[in-house]
Order: sequence, then structure tokens, then C-alpha cells
Amino acid sequence: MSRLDGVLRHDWTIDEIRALHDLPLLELVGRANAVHRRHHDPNQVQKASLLSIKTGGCPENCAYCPQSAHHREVELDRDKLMNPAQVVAMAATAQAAGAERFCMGAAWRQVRDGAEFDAVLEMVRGVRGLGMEACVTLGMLQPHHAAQLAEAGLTAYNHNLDTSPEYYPQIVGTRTYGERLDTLASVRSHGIDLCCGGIIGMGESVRDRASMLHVLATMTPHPESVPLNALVAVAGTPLADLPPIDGLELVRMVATTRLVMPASTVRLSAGRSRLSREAQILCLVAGANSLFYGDTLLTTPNAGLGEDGELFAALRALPGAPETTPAAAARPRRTVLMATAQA
Ligand code: SAM
Ligand code: DTB
Ligand code: SF4
Repeated sequence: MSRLDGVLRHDWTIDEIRALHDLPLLELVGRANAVHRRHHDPNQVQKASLLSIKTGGCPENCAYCPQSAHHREVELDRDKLMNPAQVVAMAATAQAAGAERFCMGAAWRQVRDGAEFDAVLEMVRGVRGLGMEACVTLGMLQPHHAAQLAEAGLTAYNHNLDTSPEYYPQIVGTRTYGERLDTLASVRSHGIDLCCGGIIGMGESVRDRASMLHVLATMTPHPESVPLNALVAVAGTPLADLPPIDGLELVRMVATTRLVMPASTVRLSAGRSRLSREAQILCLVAGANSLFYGDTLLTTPNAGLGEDGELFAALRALPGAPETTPAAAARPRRTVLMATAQA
């Protein structure tokens, strides 16, 4: 245990992060758990639910993604943007099943002004009107879009860096890392929480994993939410034949994330269904505070509700902590009440 464990720092180096990642496993998990308990209630596990509000046909060529129009061999039914009333009804169903946060994903390269974005704003108002946290992931956006999302009451914007700046060109060719960072800055400038993380198991090195965490952990403030995905290798994508990661690699990644961003919410995201119940619990011990709940992620299967019922019964966990960051607390309540009245 280092004297400085748990102190919020923004001056991490890649080598320091790599050294933490490579610690003997029990020391790594033990230190991460100590930091986790200092900053979070270890019994709280937030359930988040995901919905693909616009599926497939995306012009980007992200190598991992089944929704890219470049990967023609993938079997996926495209769908146009869903209707807001239907989305809010699905959020209410997820809430009744225990979800506290509702995340809506669109297979867009970027947000454009117009009726579709207006419909997404209506979805955000509706989800907030239910009393749930609302998160959207819509690709790149401009500052004025962030302003409108903030006005609609959005809790967080998900925009992942996915991997290190060095490895990024191997994974995505249709946009740059810099464009990703510009969108994050636009979101931040309007006081919306950042949900920003990545994927392991795409053929990257451990140094790439440390390098991605370095980009996140040197942000001031740190992203409030850091989703960690293990690649779901989908047939027809360029990464289809990559072997699955060992669950303990995800445990190491969670623990390292917890050590370098002590106060952030770490979310166990895609790839969880391949892990044993015990490996998932080890991720929670190592510092994860949330997981995606429900039968599907965006387009691929998640751990089933039955299996998760057993997981939660074993844990006897409490619901997650509500968003308490000053930015989230200052979200306009007026807008939420208007949405309730419309519903
Ligand atoms: N189009 C938007 C964008 O990319 O910013 C939002 C939707 S995109 C599907 C959201 C995130 O899902 C990606 O950034 C990536 O981290 C994750 N993701 C997509 N496909 C995945 C896969 N096969 N395995 C793991 N994570 C995946
Ligand atoms: C995140 O980091 N993981 C979620 C959420 N943010 C949007 C998405 C996972 C998608 C997995 C592949 C799919 O189901 O299409
Ligand atoms: Fe499009 Fe997002 Fe998939 Fe990339 S990750 S292809 S931007 S939906």
C-alpha cells in the first residue's frame, strides 16, 4: 500500500500506470479495493440499461463494431431512429427491473441538427422525467449540441477513446483521436458528465492499455464514468477471430483504473457475459461500481437477467449511488418536470 494511494492526481505517467497494472495480482486488487472503499460504498452496485435507438449502417469503420456499414459480412438488421415514446416506455420497463441509469446509443458518425436530434432530446427529457440518470452516445458533436443536451437534462455523454493514441489507427481509420478529444471537450464545456473508457482484447499491448488510462487519468477532472469493455468479437468484423481475453486481464484493468481515477464510477461493460460469476465479483472487489443489466447490450447479448439475478442474490448489493457531482446536481429540474407533464 502506497502512502499516496487514493489521492486524486492528474500527473500520472504511462510507466507509473504500467507498473501498477503489472503488480502481483493480490497486491494490485488489495490496493485497489482499499482505494475503492475510501471513495465509494463497496456494497453499492449501480445497474445501467442499454438501448440501441438507431442501429447499424454507420459510416465509420471501427474494426470492433458490428454496426459499421464497412463490415458487410455482419448479419445485423438496420433500424432507423426509434420513436421517443417507445424509448421512454422501454426505459420505464428497465427501471421496473432495477435499472437506475438508461443509456441510449445511436450508430451515427456525428450529431446533426434536425428532427432526429430533436427526437433524441425528447428521449432524454422523458428518461429524466422517470427519475433515471440518462446517458447518450451519438458520435461526435459540436458545442451547441452539448448545450441542448444539457438543457434537456442529460446526465452523461458516452464517448469512448477505445484504445491508446498509438494503437488507434489500427482500429479506426475514418476519424482521429484528436476528433474524439474535441468532442469530449465540447461535452465537458457544458457541464455534462463524461462517460469515457475503452475496450481490451483488440490485439493491443499492455502498454497500450496503460497509455489509454494515461489519457483519461491526466484529464482534469477525471471522467466521472469509465466504462471498461472486453471485445465482443462479432462474426464479419475484422476482429472476429481474436481470442477472448482472460477474465483476470479485465480484473487488472479495473483495479488499475480504480487506482488512477479513485473517485470515478467504473463500469463493467461489454464482454461481462463471458466471465464467470466469480470473475465478475473479483472485478467488483477490484473497484467496479456498475454493470450493464438486461439481456442485450446494443446489438449483442449480455449476461441474462436470470444469471444476474443469481449474481445480485449472491452479492446482496445495494442500489448504486446517485450522481452527486456538482454538474449533475445543477441539471435543470424545470425541464424534467415539463417532460413528466408531457408523458
Ligand atoms: N457511434 C457512437 C460512437 O462510436 O461514439 C456510439 C455508439 S458505439 C457502438 C459505443 C461504444 O461501444 C464504442 O465506443 C465501443 O467502445 C463500444 N463497442 C462497440 N462495439 C463493441 C464490441 N464489439 N465490443 C466491445 N465494445 C464495443
Ligand atoms: C460502452 O462503453 N459500452 C456500451 C456503451 N458504452 C454504449 C456499448 C457496448 C456495445 C457492445 C457491442 C454491441 O452490443 O453492439
Ligand atoms: Fe459507428 Fe460508433 Fe460503431 Fe464506430 S463504434 S462504427 S462510430 S456505431
